[in-house]
Amino acid sequence: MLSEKTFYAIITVVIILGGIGLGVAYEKSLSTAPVTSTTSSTGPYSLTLVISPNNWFNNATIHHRQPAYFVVGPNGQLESSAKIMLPAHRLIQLTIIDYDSGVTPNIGPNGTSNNSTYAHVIGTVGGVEYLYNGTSQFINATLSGNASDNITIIKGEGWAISQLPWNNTLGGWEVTHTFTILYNGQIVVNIPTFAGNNPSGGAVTFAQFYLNNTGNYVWQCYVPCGDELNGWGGAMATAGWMTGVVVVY
Ligand SMILES: [Cu+2]
Repeated sequence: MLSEKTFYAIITVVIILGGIGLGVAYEKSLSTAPVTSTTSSTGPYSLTLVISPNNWFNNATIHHRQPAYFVVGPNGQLESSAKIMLPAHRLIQLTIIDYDSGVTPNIGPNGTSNNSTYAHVIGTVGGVEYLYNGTSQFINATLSGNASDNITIIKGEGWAISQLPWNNTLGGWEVTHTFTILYNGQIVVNIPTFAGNNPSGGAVTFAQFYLNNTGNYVWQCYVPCGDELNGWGGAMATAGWMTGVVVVY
C-alpha cells in the first residue's frame, strides 16, 4: 500500500501534468486562430505578394493564361489577393516577387493609354522602390543602374529607383505590372514592377509606405495585362487577379 506521502506526491504530479496538458491545448487553440499580422502591432508590417503568369482563367476564352497577384500567407502558402488587410499608421514593407516579364507599350487607365504616371513610384518612403534581380539586363540608358552600364548594385540594398523607363529597343515601358492603391479614385501608392528583358522573367521589388486613412481602398494593376477589352478584361477586371480591395484597419 502506498504511504500517504507517496500518494500526495503522485496526486501533485498528476495535477501538474494535467495543468501542462491544458496549457498545451490552450496554446494550440490560440495558434489556430487567424493570423492577421506577421509582425508586432507597433513595428513594420510585412506584406509579400507574388505575381504568377500563365494561370488558368477559364474555358470560355482563348486567353487561358492570365497573370495574377497572390498574397504570401503566414506559413508561406499562396492566398487570394482579392482582399488585402493592412494596418493604418504603420510602416508597410511590401515585397513583390514577380515571375512575369516583358515590356508594355500601353500603361494607364485604358488599353490604349500611354501615361507615364504609372511608370513612376508614387507614395513610398523616399519616393523610391528597390529592385533586386533582373537588374543585369540591358535597359534604356536613361535609367543607368545596371551591370552593363558599370553601375554597382549594392548587394543587400537593392537598386533604388523612382521610375521605370521606356525601352526604345523593345518598344515599351520596362514595367510588367503595377501595384497601385487608390483611395476615392486618387492614386495613393504606385509601385511598378520591373520587366527587364530576361526571357525567363523575374524581378523582386521592395517598397515601404504608410496608409493613414482607415477604410476601403482599391488596388489595381495599370498595365493592360488581361485578355479582351484591349487588355482590360480577364485578370484586369477580376478581384484576386490584377485588382481587389485593400481594407485599412
Ligand atoms: Cu498586371
